[in-house]
Amino acid sequence: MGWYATEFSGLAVNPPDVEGLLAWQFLKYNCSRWPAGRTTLRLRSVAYFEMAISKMKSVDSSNSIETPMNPNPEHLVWIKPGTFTMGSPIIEVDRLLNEGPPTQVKLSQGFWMSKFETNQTEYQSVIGTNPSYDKGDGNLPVEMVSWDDAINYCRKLAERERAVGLPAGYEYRLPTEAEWEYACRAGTTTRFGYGEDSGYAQLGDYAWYFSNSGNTTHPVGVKKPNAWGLYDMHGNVWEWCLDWYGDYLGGSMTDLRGSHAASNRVFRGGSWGGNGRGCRSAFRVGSWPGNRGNGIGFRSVLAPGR
Ligand SMILES: [Ca+2]
Repeated sequence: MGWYATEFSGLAVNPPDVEGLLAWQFLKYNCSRWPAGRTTLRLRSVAYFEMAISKMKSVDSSNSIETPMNPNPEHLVWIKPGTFTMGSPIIEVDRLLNEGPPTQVKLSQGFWMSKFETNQTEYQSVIGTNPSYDKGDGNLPVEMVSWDDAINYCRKLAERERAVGLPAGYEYRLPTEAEWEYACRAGTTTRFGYGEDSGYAQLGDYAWYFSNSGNTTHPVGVKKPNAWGLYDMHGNVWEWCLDWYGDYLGGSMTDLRGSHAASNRVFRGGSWGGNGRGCRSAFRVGSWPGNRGNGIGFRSVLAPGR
């Protein structure tokens, strides 16, 4: 099983898409502030949105194509395009062989990533059920979800958002494995997004894992975020990625995607039940897509469709 490089073939972020996205942001902003007046307000918003778009564009005149306005600043972080080294160097403490050879990956398109693991309130509101093993607080991450469940959630979330103006060129989906590690590292090359921490002395500040979790999940967003504002990238629940699990090939690749010819999907980041080693940025696991466990959840990204 190998890896292949491919260019995303979907819609580029062009000016019409940005306009649509700004309109969606405007509608959402107004609707969320006055949910009782949703319909009326939405109509009113539509009437004014052209004016709002021109206003927002002038605010974001630096480069609204590379860095679109954030449609949901409370929950999403813009992850800009860039290049990073995926996998770990052979000298990394507690490294495993499947983390190499290190592979240079260019991500040609930016995307929005959820700051948080998908929580149980969100999952319930989109799917209608809460399959989680540990319940009691809606802000706990959803678990007991298969890869297919996560995909289904993203699809239904996109349907719901399109009803309130999400442009057709955008989709919710899982991050690719490369996108996940790029976001987890947040510009670092160290074992963790906050530093090397070869003795796991600081990990408890950023992650719920075996040593501090009390053998259960914890509400998302409690520990410190990484430099790009993402919470729980280390620990709490494992996070399903879009890709099949495959071996790294090394070299340089653009928009790396997992192998076609594989049977396992990737999940990343460690969990409440695992050790510090498994929380490292480069640590990777593959599992059959139907696997539902109380240590596995996910977070979504919003990106141009492919
Ligand atoms: Ca996590």
